[in-house]
Amino acid sequence: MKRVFILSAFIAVFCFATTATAAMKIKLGVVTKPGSAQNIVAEKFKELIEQRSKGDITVKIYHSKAIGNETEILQQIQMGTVQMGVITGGPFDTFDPVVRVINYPFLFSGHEQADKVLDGPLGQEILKSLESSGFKGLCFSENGFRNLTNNKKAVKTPEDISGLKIRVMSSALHKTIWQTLGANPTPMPWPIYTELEQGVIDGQENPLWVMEVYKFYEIQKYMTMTRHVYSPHIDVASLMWWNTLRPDTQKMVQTAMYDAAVFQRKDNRDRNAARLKMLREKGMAIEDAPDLNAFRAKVAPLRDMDLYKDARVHALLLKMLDATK
Ligand code: EAX
Repeated sequence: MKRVFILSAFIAVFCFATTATAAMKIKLGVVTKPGSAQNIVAEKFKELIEQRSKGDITVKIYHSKAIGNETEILQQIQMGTVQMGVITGGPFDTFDPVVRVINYPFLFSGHEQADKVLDGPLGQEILKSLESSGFKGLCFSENGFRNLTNNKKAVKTPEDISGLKIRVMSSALHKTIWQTLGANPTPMPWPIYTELEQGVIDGQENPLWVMEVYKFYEIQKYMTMTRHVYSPHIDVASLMWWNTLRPDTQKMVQTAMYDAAVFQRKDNRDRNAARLKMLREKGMAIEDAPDLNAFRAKVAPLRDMDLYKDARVHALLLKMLDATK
């Protein structure tokens, strides 16, 4: 009996020692290229977690579609073959309609309110609810407020959008927003430079950093500061993998990712004024004051559409609209 006890104690100590010091490698996927918003989060997370774990945890970042587009990265995260990702809210739509709550048009008054709500209890509830689709939502970093660009004409009112072929993310919500505004939206995965260049699509919508990093000023003449959707990234882990981690490791990963997100949101915002100036200098015609009231009025019926008919999603939307009034 005593021998068995000593043996099992030995095994327990041995196992603990191995898990405590075993090197852990995290595969992290982003679709965009270095210098992009998602990569800045990923690189900061890598730096922080490698430093704080004293090298026990290492992160390999797969970027520029090395492991597929955002939908494909999410599938691999669900299966646990990729452990983490920094993924734009839009493509989550096909996995869990709950993201339609955070991507609702004209929702947040500004960055301060977005941070308050998304870092607060409601944001946590939305992250928690992603568990039903196999994702451990850790926190939100940002793509940013999205603006419309196109190569056909200056856009100031919703009427100007009529018939424009606009590329949208793989998201029923984004598609419906542009249909409701009178455009002809086509869902397409990232990146889309060639399609814009060849005129397969007339326009697209993204935050300012995208126009800079992907050089859209070369191929898009007009930009309208619509700020129609605040687009967060969901910084996400595979739930299957997450559940195998010890609580102290979970905490370390969670905290490092949150710190990376806070760092990146500030970095992104600090650079927007310079980006706008640069895009003007590069020759883009920028409409600073579109008729946003008219845009808002057009998309107002969205909340009653089928997109939000799921009871869980609808209840969260009502809470969100209340929190951002
Ligand atoms: O960050 O697909 C998109 O429009 C996203 O915003 C893209 O990941 C660029």
